[in-house]
Amino acid sequence: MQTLESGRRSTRVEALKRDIESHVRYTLARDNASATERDVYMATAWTLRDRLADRWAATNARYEHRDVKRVYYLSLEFLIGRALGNALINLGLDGATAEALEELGYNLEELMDREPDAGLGNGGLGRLAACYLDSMATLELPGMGYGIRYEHGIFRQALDDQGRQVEKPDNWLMDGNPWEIARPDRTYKVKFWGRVQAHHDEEGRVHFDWVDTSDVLAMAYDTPVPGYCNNTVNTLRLWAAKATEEFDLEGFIRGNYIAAVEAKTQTETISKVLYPPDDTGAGKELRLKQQYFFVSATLQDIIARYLTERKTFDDFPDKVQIQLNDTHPAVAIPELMRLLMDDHGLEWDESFDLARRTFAYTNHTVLPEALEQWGTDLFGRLLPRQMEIVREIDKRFRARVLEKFPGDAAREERMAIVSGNRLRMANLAIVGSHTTNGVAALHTEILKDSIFKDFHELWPDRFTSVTNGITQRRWMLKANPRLSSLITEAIGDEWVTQLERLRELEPLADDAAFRERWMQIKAGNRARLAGIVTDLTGTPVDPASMMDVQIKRMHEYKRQLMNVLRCVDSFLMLRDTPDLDVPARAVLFGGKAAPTYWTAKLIIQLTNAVGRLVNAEPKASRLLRVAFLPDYRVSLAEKIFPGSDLSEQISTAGYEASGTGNMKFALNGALTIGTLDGANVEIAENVGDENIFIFGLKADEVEARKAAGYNPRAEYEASPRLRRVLDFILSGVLSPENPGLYRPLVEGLLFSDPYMVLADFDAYVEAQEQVDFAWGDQQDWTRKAILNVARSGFFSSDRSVKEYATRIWHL
Ligand code: 26R
Repeated sequence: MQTLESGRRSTRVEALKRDIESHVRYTLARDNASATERDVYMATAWTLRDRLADRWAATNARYEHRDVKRVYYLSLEFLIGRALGNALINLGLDGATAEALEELGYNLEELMDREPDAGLGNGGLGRLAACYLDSMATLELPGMGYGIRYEHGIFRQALDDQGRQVEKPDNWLMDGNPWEIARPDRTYKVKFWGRVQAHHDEEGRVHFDWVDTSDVLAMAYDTPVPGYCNNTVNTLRLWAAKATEEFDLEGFIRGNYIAAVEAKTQTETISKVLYPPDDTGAGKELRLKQQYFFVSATLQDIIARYLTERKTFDDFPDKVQIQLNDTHPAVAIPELMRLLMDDHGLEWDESFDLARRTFAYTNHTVLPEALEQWGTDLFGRLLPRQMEIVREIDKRFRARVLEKFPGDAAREERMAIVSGNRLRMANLAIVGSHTTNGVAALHTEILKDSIFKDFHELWPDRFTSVTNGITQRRWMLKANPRLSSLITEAIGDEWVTQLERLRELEPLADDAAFRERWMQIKAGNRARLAGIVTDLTGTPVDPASMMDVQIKRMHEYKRQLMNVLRCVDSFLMLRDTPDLDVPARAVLFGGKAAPTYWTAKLIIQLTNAVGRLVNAEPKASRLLRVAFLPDYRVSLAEKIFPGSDLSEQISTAGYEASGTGNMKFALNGALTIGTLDGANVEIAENVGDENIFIFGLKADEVEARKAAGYNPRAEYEASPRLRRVLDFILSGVLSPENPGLYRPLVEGLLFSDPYMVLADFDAYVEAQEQVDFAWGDQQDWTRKAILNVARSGFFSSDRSVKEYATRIWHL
């Protein structure tokens, strides 16, 4: 007899089959026999999107009807990854869809692998935005993301035969994007260039007109953001640039058809490609255009929505909260003021007050080269009216500083928004917002004590901290289904929406039978990872070895180089001491370098050279493998975390604002080796000192060493082990055809070493020896791993978003 539940399920499966086939036939106009895997993927995606559509409309209607206060998350980056698996899980349709496809002769896993990543971001900041969208929808908060629909997301990374990074364009929209809906009715005009014309009205009031502009249209594309099993579907609205029609027509009339089409193409380049952060931080015209383009369209859209319900702007900040994801959208501050004053007739004081109460700013980095500054010349030409407004904000702000600190001209200049010919976006963001937050406790302290010290002295109450988080739906439930099932079997499934419930696993860390099942699952995940490494790199990896993983953007402060130096050390030890008693390890790297960041690219090449050397030397490769996984991205990350044992979080203390990969590892039961930097500090506090490997200089010690005159050469002289490693690299054996290839890296360390690799090297090697020792006791290691998971609840993005909602957005 069929139970009610299985009856429902089979109806659901039948409906899914019917809809998938119908999309193949009617949306794609294909007959089933000739349908390709791509067709079936598309049809499955549409089938799921159809099931989101009613909930989506209902969610919007509910928000409108209740006239709720909304929060808008403005970001140049949304690193979403794939949507199908996420939609399946959030709709609770993963099992039924797998079954439906099976019956149609397809495999769900394989189809999911056909979906290109939506890689509209670089790394941490973009992925954080994606996790926050997921949490807002799951918490049923009226939150909407706004950004740019880049035609090309983050470049694809290949490695050439020399182990160098090669950038390839990412063509993610090529086959069509079944998840987005174009909204041509939501199209706005965005103005650039031109000049400001002042005129007086009858009452003698001055008005400003921005005229002789070149205009671009911004067209909305909406992507549904489903909450977890809750009928809420929020919206990510991305803008695409379109040439205005007038533009075309003008050229056509003059008979200059080709030039007209060229101009159209030029205009549409605004949303062509995502900028990778460059090492100069020097503002590029196209990037400023991108920022203003999406900010202007977004504010027009927000104001239009606000004005459907009311006539005045009096309660604008009570209905509209705008979170600026770093300074990238900070031009929104003068732009909102311009719209309020020039288009809606408000006065300066009222406009500034409304803007300040509307915006909040999140800082994501303390690296001076990543703090945005624009030349006033470029900014003033591209956005003449906004430049005037910024100058006026600056003028009034300087007066405020001098009022509080009379005669302190040095302070005034340090805090200025416009200084010389530079426009400092972080200063603008702090002055023009009600709250500035850092992304981990230590990071916020550094903001208050050093980079924004002056601002903190002026306005202590404006600063707060919200430690980053990650969504457990993608990073556990979806990425690690087997561990998820074990956890659910043990403590129920409430952890999926209340991650603190993982605490209930704590007693099971001492349960031998539970540990056994845990180890079996980990072994399976590890074997899968080993297979992926071999597929991607050709390097065979023993699936029993410790998976030691460093995956993140390539940057000197993250110190991948220190890890590579340790690999060389380990290689030399194994080569010279064949009976050395150390456990087998696979040291895995992954991450993209900004295309113009030559040092980071050379470190990738060095990593590959070390890998080639190690893997080819039998005395070493028995116990050590080194591999660089190409094209690290969200979908690859989902496959790596579950199989990892050791999480490398080894940045120079004081430089990593938070990190979020560190949280994904801990949640998946990898132990961390790390410095007391970013959120590592809070991970250590949560999991307990016995369950993490902390080493190295602390943030204040790094500063003290620098102040005292750090001498890297002395570190080299003092450490025989370090000397051996650096001398080995200098010997040129890693690049016989070009022996001096890696010399700049070594000299950079010996003569400058801004990130203190040499100062921390010995401590790092020692900490790794403790890791080896701990790995020797697999029962105890597993105990620690379980405790890491049990104590990761704090790092859910649900917790972060709740903190923003109550303390910053006042929802
Ligand atoms: C201005 C431009 C050159 C630029 C610089 C830097 C553009 C983008 C970046 C990326 C930065 C801001 C970033 O991704 N920061 C990371 O943010 C994460 C989320 O808060 C943190 O976890 C991580 O520590 C931090 O490096």
